[in-house]
Amino acid sequence: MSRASWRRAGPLAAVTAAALATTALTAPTAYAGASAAEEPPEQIVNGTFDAGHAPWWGTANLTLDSSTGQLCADVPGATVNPWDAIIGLDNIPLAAGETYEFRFFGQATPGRVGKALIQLPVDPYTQYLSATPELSVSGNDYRYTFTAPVDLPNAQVAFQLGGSTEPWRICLDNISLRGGAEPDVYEPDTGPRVRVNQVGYLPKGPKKATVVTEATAALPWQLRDGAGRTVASGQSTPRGLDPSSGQNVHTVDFGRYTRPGTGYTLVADGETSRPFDLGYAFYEQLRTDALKFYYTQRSGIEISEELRPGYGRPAGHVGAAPNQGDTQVPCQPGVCDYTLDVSGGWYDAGDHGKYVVNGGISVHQLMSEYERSLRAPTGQPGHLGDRTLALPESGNRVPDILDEARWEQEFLLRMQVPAGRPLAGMAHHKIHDDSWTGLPLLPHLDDKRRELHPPSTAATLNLAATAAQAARVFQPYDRAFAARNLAAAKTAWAAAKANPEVYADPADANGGGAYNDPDVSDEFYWAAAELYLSTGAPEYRDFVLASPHHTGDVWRERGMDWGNTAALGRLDLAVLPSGLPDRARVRASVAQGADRYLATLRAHPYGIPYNPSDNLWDWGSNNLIINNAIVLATAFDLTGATRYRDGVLETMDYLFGRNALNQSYVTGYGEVASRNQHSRWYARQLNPELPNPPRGTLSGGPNSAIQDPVAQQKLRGCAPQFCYIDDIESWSTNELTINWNAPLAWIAAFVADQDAGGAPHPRR
Ligand code: 9MR
Repeated sequence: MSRASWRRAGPLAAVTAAALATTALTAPTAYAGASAAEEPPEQIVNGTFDAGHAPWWGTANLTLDSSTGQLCADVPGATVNPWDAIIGLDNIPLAAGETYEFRFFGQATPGRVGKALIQLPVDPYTQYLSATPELSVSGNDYRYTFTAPVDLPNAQVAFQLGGSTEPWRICLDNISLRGGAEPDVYEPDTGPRVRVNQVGYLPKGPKKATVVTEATAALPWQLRDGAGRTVASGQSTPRGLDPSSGQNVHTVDFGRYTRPGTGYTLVADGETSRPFDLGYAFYEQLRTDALKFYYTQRSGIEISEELRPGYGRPAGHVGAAPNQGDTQVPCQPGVCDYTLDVSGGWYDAGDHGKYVVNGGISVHQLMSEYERSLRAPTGQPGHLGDRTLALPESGNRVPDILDEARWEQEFLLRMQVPAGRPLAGMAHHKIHDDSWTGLPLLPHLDDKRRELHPPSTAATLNLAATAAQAARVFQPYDRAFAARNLAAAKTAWAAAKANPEVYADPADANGGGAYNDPDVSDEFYWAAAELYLSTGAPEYRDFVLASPHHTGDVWRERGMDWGNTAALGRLDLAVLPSGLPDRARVRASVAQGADRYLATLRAHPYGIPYNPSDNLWDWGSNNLIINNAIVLATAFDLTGATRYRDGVLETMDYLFGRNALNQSYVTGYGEVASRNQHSRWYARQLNPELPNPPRGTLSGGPNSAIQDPVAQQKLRGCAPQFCYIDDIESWSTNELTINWNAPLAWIAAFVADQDAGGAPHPRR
């Protein structure tokens, strides 16, 4: 049947056809279907919930819980329609004429009839399969078949659970839809099997490479210079199967060769690596590029074509049509009855949202990069000074890195609830469009309604932490601004103490990310640490000393990030001067954390300080990896032990191409590098008149949960390192963000400060 004639036949015909083909297995026994070898392809992503439930979603009245290995939810009572509560999954490809088998395990307490649909995801919600499983307390397996009447790239699985006066609980598991065409097999072009840092190695630093090979015994290797002459040789070390890539690999160590130069290659197992340098100029360049990224992320100001050739654009969200903000932004309906001027700041990522929690860690890490340059034995503050970043403010005698940080910090201050209003002193969690926009879309062309979302304790503590830090950092340059920040920090702290459990709603994610965080004890610790370091006041010191994070293990296996901030506080307490009674222990704890990340790196065949024990890589894995390198770098600053510095350099090798995909994750760095990061305005992949992201932009990197349609179509079944695609629509593996470039900038400055990689030198 053609698509058009099917449409005329209407949804009822589909329901009937589906119902005829329906068989429910009432016994919870395994279904004796075709053998695995003959089974048609699986179309459902993550139907087993062994490690979370992404990309499944629920309506706002459901909290999905997959902690037991099943997908469960408490369904509220007093709903009217079946569709008032839904658990769903999007982007299932259907092929016309193909027969599918839909199976799942379902259980309800108390027992209840549910509704399981496979349907069009938009009006008129045409149903290709409609089943009404009688869910029992003991649970059953269900099986249905249907023939797809249409070709559709994005059918939806929907369990409609509403319509009950009484509350109940549902659990689902082993959800499977088999049939249809084999999904496209996407084969990334990974080039030569010898994997190197395609940008370069410090002449006196470690130099390692990875060879992907079937060989189990050591292999000979040769290092060739730019003229093709062999300048060093040796034998590889077999490392066996690497679970993060599914590859058998060897390590090559050519660290003893130290002559600077360009165009080196490494040869092993009949393959020649991509070229690389021995030098450090590229880190000097990255120190600048990674920070220059922020100016073109700015909201509320025209981006000058003169300062950023190819990137000039009108100011976004300055109250000029078609923009609806950000100079007078109302709250979401019912949240507040005032408007705020929350213009300025940086756009978070590829979207036009601005989020206090994520702005917080980003501006903090920029200010910390600056503070490090002043205090670390190898710090070189001159490289971060005035006129280093080609900003509109360059020439104002303030270090450019602080001018850039101030652009964001001013925005964070504007997000604070004014005196006299409910929850005064807290910070609104975020501001963004009331629904998602498409790509490409330049900031000044966004016509959606902008809304303030409710204040949260997490946002308030991000404001307290960054404002406290800004108070000390800006003191020498602008005392009034410093004082304004200190006052805001203290007010925010008091407001957070008075409202310690106001959490952002995880379902509040239409038009922007949720950035929800159910545990803010780490934000409390971080904010108290910054307030203490800036004021020395006993109140904050006592809070720090009493916090479980002060003596607890803050060195997460996965790394620190916007939702896990305890390590930010610990690092600053370790490196900044204070009268903290147990400061020596705090400093020693950084080396302990670094030793753990170093052990992970050394055990990893690709030399990565990140290896989650569940072998599932996170959204934004690159930022976790590089944040772990910040712990290593800080341990180097504190102890001078070169093993920590070497760990940082090896981490950069991974990001610059010594990885399973044989590519650099930083735009403009390395022969093959990410350049199509998800962005509404650096959208060259969609419109050749727009630019790619600027040089020095970090991509989020492999994400095992493949949470966007492109990744789900192309990367199904990927080993962690392969869960990445340089496609602008792959927002869950390939976005750019302000919080990912911040640790990149921090580390770039750290490595540039090491010059050629010899012994630590005194500060210049
Ligand atoms: O970086 C965020 C990641 O840790 C979360 O898992 C993910 C889903 O909530 O959201 C990421 O943040 C995105 C945000 O929600 C919206 N702007 C783009 C951010 C980067 O992808």
